Amino acid sequence: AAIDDAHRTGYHFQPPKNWINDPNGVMYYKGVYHLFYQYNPKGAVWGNIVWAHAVSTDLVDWVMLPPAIYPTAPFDVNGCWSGSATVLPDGTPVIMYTGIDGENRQVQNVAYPKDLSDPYLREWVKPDYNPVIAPAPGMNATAFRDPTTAWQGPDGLWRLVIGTKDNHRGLAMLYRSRDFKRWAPARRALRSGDTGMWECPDFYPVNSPGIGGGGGTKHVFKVSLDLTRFEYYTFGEYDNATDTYVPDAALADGNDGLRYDYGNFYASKTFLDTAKQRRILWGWANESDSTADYVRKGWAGVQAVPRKVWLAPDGKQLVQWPVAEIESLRGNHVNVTDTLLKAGQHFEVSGLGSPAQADVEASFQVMDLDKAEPFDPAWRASDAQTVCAARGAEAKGGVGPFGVVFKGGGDGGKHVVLMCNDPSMSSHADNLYKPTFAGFVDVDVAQIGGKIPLRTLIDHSVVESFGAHGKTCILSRVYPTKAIGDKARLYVFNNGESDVKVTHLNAYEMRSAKITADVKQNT
Ligand code: DQQ
Repeated sequence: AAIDDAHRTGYHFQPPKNWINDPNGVMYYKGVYHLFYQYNPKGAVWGNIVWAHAVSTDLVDWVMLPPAIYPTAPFDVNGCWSGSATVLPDGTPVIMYTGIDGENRQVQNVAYPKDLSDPYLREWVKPDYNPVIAPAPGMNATAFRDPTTAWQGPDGLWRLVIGTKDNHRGLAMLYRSRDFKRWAPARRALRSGDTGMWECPDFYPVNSPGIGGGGGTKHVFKVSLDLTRFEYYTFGEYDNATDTYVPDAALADGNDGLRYDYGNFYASKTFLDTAKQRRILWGWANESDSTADYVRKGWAGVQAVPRKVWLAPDGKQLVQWPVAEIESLRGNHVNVTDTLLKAGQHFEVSGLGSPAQADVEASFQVMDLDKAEPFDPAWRASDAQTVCAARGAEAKGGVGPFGVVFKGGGDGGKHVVLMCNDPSMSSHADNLYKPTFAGFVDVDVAQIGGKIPLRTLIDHSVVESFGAHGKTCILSRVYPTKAIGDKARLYVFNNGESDVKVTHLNAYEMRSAKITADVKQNT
């Protein structure tokens, strides 16, 4: 079945056409948010990579600018790959990105704005002294990329981290500089792990309001694993005098950390929004259809909605929530309260013009926790996705465009909540990658009266869900062939064996964000 423009998003960031991947150099500068991203100006498949550029004053509506960074010099002639921006204390932003040089080596280059009085910072200048960091002899020159935003240590030196690998060992290499021009490698990597190439590292402080009452600071370290295409984070203590990062024991215990998102979300990057003193996370979601589909559609890839990220008060994980600004797109509204859903029942949420662009906030109450299935402790060790896929097969005729099934189980008295997202119920086109995405949700359901809150952003081919106020997030891509536009329907269902009450549900139709071309370009 054909996939057409009906699957383009209304409020998830997408350029008018072509391939996009990683968000790059995200920053807030003098009243304007900048989003750069990996982009192929020539087509809908990965290649010819440049930094496309868009600006916004509210993270909702975007002005599309011409590419900011594109191959011009021997140090980036074969591509301008991912990187980050740092706003220097004097207010000058500097971009550090990976250039693919004439010998296909990955080197790190800097770029500065050409005209600081242009609020959109349209043009960027790459000094002749680039590259500023080249792979040392003996290093893997085709796996040395994605510099982070830099931070300043107590000695005044700037530090940043670059992803690389040594055989199968992923490494986050630390470099130091006084002037952003001459960089020296630290003797020790900031962190390493036996998980293949580490792409797009990120390292940043978060506040922990719950710890010690007064609030302290933890540092988050995240990598994107090239091998599995999953991202993992840990957080812990960072000593900025010795540049040692020690993840909290509970997180470092034998596994690779936690995931921002248990679905389709990769190469993410955060920035500090100095306007609102919050940290914002951007991540890329690729398509789940085929390369042939990308070409026929003429586009591929979206950015997830910008998410505010902070440390949960219990200090056990990060929490994410869509930035409040997107609520300005809410329109038509439908409200449901205290509706019982018996086992196997579903009901339609009608009254929205079209739920193909919607924001749905709901709270489900499990009426009989005793009926929760016994939890097999082995599931904890295996991944949630495997458990959900197995359970999902039991689902009796689910309905789209979104569906989430919660299964509880007695695990030493405590219930375990599993959040699943099963796109097979929403996508009917052939040749799609339709994994059942899943993650455990760290809540004690019994303690919160059996209530499980869920928010889902639906945007044509994107279903982005936030369970338990942002503790577990799943973005998935869907390609309905029947439930398009006005024909889209929204259902709430209960495929479990115990009754579930929808204590409240607020569904809003979402307007489209305004995407406009750069005015200067048109004149
Ligand atoms: N995408 C970029 C790389 C990065 C990868 C190339 C992650 O810099 O490692 O487009 O998606």
